[in-house]
Amino acid sequence: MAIDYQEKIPNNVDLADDRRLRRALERWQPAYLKWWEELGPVESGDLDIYLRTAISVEPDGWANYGHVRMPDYRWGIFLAPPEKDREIGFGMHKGEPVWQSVPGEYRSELRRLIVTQGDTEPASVEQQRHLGKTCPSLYDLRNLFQVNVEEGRHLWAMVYLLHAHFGRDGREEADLMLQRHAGDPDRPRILEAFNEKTDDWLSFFMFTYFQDRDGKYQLASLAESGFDPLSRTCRFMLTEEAHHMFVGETGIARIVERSCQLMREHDTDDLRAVGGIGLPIIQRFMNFHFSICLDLFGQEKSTNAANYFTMGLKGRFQESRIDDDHKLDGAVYCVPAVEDGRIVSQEIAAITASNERLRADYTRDSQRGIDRFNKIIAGQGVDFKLALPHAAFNRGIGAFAAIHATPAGEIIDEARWNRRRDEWLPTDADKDYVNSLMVPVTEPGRMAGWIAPPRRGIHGQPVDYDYVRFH
Ligand code: BYC
Ligand code: FE
Ligand code: FE
Repeated sequence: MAIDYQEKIPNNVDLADDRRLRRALERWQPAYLKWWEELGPVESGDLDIYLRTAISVEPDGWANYGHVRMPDYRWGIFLAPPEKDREIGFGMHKGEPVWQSVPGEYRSELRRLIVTQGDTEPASVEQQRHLGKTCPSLYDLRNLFQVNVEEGRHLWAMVYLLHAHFGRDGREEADLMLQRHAGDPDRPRILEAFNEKTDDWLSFFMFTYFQDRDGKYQLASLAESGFDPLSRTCRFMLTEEAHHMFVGETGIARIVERSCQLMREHDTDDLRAVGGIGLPIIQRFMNFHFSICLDLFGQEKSTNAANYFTMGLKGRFQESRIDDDHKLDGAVYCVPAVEDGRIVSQEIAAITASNERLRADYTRDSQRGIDRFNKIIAGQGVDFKLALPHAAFNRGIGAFAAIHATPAGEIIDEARWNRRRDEWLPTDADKDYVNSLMVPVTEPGRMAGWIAPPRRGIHGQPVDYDYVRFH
């Protein structure tokens, strides 16, 4: 079904036929635009940006590409097409028809999941708002804004669910989405990683590599939901998410490639003198971002997670492809725990371990990109290997929150942690140095000196295309 862009809020949910809902969303829209103006990308209001805009949900042509003035971007509401006779795929309601409205007995759990998901979307826009001022190229500037507008659309997606299915308290939650802010000491975002700063481009690429990947895994689990509107919403969001992770992976790969080139060209490991980002700095940023993202999966053993599964609200990653009863009757799963200062493996009921299982899926997926980065390094003849830190490293949630560990997973005491943490996490000097490299490059096709050009442009355009036009 094509989407009518003449409408105030483009959608494929028949908004025109639902006056109450349309009025509620049209009331929320000005608050959203005001938030975008105040806390969205700085100094972007006057730019024409080559953006993709969702125009349908058909897999073969869902997006339209063209230059758009950012404030005129049309944030729409799109759900993947309904699956005929879809049944709940797991938990105690397995086999029953999916719900088209909120089951009353699970209302608060479902609302909480939607609110937590929704809260991350505007948070990421807030975290990234200053990056446009220091873009390494027009190509990268365009990608930043593409990610930002789509995270804005993901907020719309969750706000639609709240308005359409949760009545008055849904509307209140929708308002609160624009009142909590990343890093606000009084009204912070819900999940900790969404209160961190992202004010340099190395952090941005780490963010889109690691944090958007949490998005992929959480959205995939919610796409399994027995609450069909949530499932359909998340399925369409996942289509957009792939590009966010592409931006992260190719961004890190391009920095790694450039760093290796500089090391060879100047025959040095110390890239400070030549304006590159040393591989040890990249490793420290990686340690930080991966560890805070592991926290996003919650506790290893979680009754919340067990309830979400049993109730049929949140499944496992690719639930239908898993070969078991999808109820987890009597099943067990091994989770890490700390006992007498040692890391041990503990068998618990699988139903309570779904956070840990998703974290394991996520870790495997994260490792694949690291392997590709290491191939680039080896291909350049440089002797260095990037590695994900151990799950026990720098954790704030779960079994490892109470201990300190090295990136290799050795438990250490506080004194040793304090003495050595600067080897493992970005130091103030690292951050100052990386920030010193962040100067804008806005001539089409040119790249900042610390990053290699991309292999190809966006949507068949050349790398030196004018992806962003200034007025
Ligand atoms: N920070 O039972 P537990 C994305 C709380 S990213 C702060 O283990 P649960 C995106 C927890 O709330 C995807 N608090 O929790 C990416 C609980 O509180 P109560 C976002 C935390 O519920 C980039 C307590 O600790 N989507 O889309 O099993 C750009 C006990 O924990 C944290 C979702 O997260 C934390 N990290 O698991 C843009 C999906 N972790 O009950 C966008 C929806 C735990 O004691 N959310 N707590 O008050 C969920 O499924 C779950 O809420 C979580 C937590 C997996 C996050
Ligand atoms: Fe998102
Ligand atoms: Fe994303």
